Amino acid sequence: MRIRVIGAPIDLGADRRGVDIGPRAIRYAGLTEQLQRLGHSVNDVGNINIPLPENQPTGNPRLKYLEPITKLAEELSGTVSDALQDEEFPLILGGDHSMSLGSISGVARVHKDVGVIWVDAHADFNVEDTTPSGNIHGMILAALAGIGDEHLVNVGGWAPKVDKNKIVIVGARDLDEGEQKLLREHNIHVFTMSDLDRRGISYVMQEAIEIAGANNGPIHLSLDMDSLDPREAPGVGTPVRGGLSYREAHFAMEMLAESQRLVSMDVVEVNSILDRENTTAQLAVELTLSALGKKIL
Ligand code: HAR
Ligand code: MN
Ligand code: MN
Ligand code: MN
Repeated sequence: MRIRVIGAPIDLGADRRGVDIGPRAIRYAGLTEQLQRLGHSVNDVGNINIPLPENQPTGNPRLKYLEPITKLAEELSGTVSDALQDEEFPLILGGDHSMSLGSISGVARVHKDVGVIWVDAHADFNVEDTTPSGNIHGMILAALAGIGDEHLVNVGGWAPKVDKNKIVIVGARDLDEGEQKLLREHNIHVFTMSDLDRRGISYVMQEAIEIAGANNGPIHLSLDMDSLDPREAPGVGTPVRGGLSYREAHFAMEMLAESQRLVSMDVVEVNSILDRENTTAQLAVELTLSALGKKIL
């Protein structure tokens, strides 16, 4: 496969500094070499340009940095569509999860029926009225489903980007009250950590792939590294105990590779300031390799 690596070191969507180093940290962990060793060709086009939060007005405190975030989403969505049109697999490195507004919009422009598997401790399904933080990375999945602030929802000039029946959240364990209500109201498929405990990762991923990839459709994987247990992935801005184990995460990725339905992928929320010796970035590379076909034997 031909893989186009796109860095999106955006940190305007989150509070804790350090995710802007994520794309570099993931590269330093040997991403390109290891993908090549797997037999892929890699076209790393570098990072998109992100303004510093220091130079940006915060704006509405319940929708912080709305303006630059939507502007960057427009730009990134074009970059991602271009990759797909050139028949390369977009692998987008974050950055906080707000970058997925751009990446998934770009995928949805080309693959109109794309489903999304959102692997995350959080649901990122807040809106202006439910957000406890005003941080837009906690609102992105709702926006992609057409719910929330009109500027977020209408990036690229159309909405929704993803059919809400084809959205699946895996690994959730920290949901806000208003967010829970919205998830229920819109019947979003959520596999919580409790579901995972009960049914196991194999069952959950099989279901997730069937739902997101209904009618043999394409799937985008959005991997938030805070889905993993903080013991495995300490370098994330909002760690939550009780997450995916090392093997559960790998097996989930291996199942996605086996499904042969992935058309694009993002890896987000690697925070290098909070990381220990690049452990989380290394794990991000390992999981990416598993998602893109690396097998034990
Ligand atoms: N739910 C909280 C909020 O909206 C925190 C969620 C954001 N954290 C993430 N995203 N890392 O997955 O503020
Ligand atoms: Mn997230
Ligand atoms: Mn998260
Ligand atoms: Mn359904």
